[in-house]
Amino acid sequence: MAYDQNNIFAKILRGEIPCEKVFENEHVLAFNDIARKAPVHILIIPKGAYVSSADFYEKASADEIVALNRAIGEIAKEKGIVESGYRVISNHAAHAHQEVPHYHVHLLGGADLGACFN
Ligand code: IU
Repeated sequence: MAYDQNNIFAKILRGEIPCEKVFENEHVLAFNDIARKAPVHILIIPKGAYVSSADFYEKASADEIVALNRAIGEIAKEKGIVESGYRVISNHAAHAHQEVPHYHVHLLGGADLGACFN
């Protein structure tokens, strides 16, 4: 799938649409999800143009991959949810109902999220 420069997260990255930013560095931006499913629900996205996880892990540089994964831990620490626990989810394509075609990781926490696989 070709990257759509007009997807909503591309617009957020270009500053055309506002977001509630919680973290930013050279490679990564993170902001609150507009329809949060938990007290902490943050979307962590690479600044590069990657459609989804398959695209990101195939094409991104090692620096970008490390930065994104490290940001998850840094944000969790900042939000005080390391001890209590959190969940990291990334939806890829149709069967996972990926809605926005720019790679993103959901970081959820701040309450008991229930079991995932039972
Ligand atoms: P998904 O993994 O692509 O299904 O998740 C997309 C998420 O992006 C979803 O949780 C939306 O609430 C969220 N979102 C947003 O935070 N801001 C927006 O403008 C739009 C979607 I559109």
